[in-house]
Amino acid sequence: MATAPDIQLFTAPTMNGWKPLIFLEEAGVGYDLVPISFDNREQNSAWYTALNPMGQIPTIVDRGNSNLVVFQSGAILWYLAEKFGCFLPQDARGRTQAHIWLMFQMSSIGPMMGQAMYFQRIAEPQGHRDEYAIARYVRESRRLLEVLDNQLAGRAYLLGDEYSIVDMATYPWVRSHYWAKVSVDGLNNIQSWLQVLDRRPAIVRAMQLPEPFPAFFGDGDVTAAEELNSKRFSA
Ligand SMILES: N[C@@H](CCC(=O)N[C@@H](CS)C(=O)NCC(=O)O)C(=O)O
Repeated sequence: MATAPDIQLFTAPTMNGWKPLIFLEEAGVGYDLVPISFDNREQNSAWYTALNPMGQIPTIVDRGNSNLVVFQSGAILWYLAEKFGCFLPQDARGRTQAHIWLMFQMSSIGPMMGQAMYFQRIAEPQGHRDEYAIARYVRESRRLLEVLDNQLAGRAYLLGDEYSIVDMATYPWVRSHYWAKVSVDGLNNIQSWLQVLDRRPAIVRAMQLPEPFPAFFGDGDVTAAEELNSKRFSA
């Protein structure tokens, strides 16, 4: 009888939700994918908040480790990299660099771009345009992308020659700069890095799961996507 794969992943097609999908597709390990429906506010259901008290995706359960629950997408990536022994430098200096740039994504890129998205794609379509908030979050996001562009100067990937969980964490956010209305004009290192990652077959597969959300990249019906997200996430 076939045994269930160790990893059960609860997620949805968003910038944070794609990160563990990218890892699992890249590592080529089996996993069970459980889509979480924002339309039904499944993330706030009792069964789900028992796993993730934030009521947010993604979350994993490792059946191979006494059903250990891990949430926070950066912690999930780190956990998976250690469990499967890949996409994380082995030496202490390299691991410290990985820590730094993963924290940079989790504490800066994600929150700032997330707020730029919220005020322009969720609040504004509902008639709440806040110039001050939009200017702050768009400007701060651009500044962070400039820092990232400098980090990529002379490097193929964010940590150097080796593709790592830091690229996996950062890619879905930077790829969604259209949705945040943050320009990457003139950020040539970022543009080259995006082009390389766009072509990775595992990333192509992951970004279609649990279903595609092309509006984040400026494709498809952007207005319909704004309406959908406004309904899902209005204050
Ligand atoms: N810091 C968390 C953030 C997770 C997060 O913001 N998840 C969003 C989707 S990208 C979510 O579940 N939103 C639904 C909600 O807040 O109700 C992480 O990195 O895992």
